[in-house]
Amino acid sequence: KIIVTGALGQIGSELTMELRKQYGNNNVIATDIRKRDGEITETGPFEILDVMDGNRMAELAQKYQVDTIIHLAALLSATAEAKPLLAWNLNMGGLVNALEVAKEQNLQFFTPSSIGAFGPSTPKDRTPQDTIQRPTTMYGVNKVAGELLCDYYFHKFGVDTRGVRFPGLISYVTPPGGGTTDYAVEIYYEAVKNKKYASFIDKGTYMDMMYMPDALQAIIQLMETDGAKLVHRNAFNVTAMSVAPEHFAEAIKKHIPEFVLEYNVDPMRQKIAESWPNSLDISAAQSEWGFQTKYDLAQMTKDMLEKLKPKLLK
Ligand code: VAH
Repeated sequence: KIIVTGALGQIGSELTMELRKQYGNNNVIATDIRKRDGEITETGPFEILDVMDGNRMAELAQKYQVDTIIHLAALLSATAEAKPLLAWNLNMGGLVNALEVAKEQNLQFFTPSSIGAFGPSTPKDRTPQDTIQRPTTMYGVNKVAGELLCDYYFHKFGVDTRGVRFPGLISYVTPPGGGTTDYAVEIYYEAVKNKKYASFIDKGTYMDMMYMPDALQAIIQLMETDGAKLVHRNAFNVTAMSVAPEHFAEAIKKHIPEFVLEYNVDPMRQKIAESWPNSLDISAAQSEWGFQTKYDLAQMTKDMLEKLKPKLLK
């Protein structure tokens, strides 16, 4: 049985449904800080949980007798940069609460790190699995500290912690909130609605990206892998493509020829993006647990536009 925090977020809302499909509706307990009617609350157990309330988290894990906790509740990079102290308290407070519950109740543990865990002094192209991590954003500080904390709980207390460094995730179910890579989601919504988009990230700014179905598969595959095979734990570099805004526009134009991409660069998020890698080396994830992706830019674009049209144009 699995408890998910942040289950109504960009990853959580799709991961919860995928886990319920694979493990049974009543075996996946969705939690989030507020309730939102929909398939998450209708297809299985849902509980209100503020991850700053460690006692409540422990109580719910006990009540449902879970064996796994997937901790997704957090503030993303742009929001964290605008409210750094809130980000520190929530991202780190929530994480340590979840790790303590995992330790006390002997749960398997997953939380995502990010390409945001790297900084300007990290090698930018094919960033290695093990390399310098001096991020210059509060989100990056949270992610590096989080990786170290999860490894600590593994080495010190034997908690089975696992994580991946996610690139920008693209999806059509629940929009991301406050990320630097959100332009890569907005561009598809705007292409369908208005056939044009003004990107807040500049032309030529490369970042790693991945389609949500590949991200969900990566989480499940890592969690199902025999732990004895893992040399690393927190957290594995994973990605599907290294792209810049103009590449999305080219792929979209194959389906919407009149699409126009403009630029309205947001200095804060541009600065964050430029401090991150251009592309990751994913050899550790490939060799230790068989990580692979199904969607490249063309396949993702085709699927995104097909799924967004009925949603946005009805
Ligand atoms: C963000 N989507 O932009 C998240 C993610 C790598 C990007 O961490 O903050």
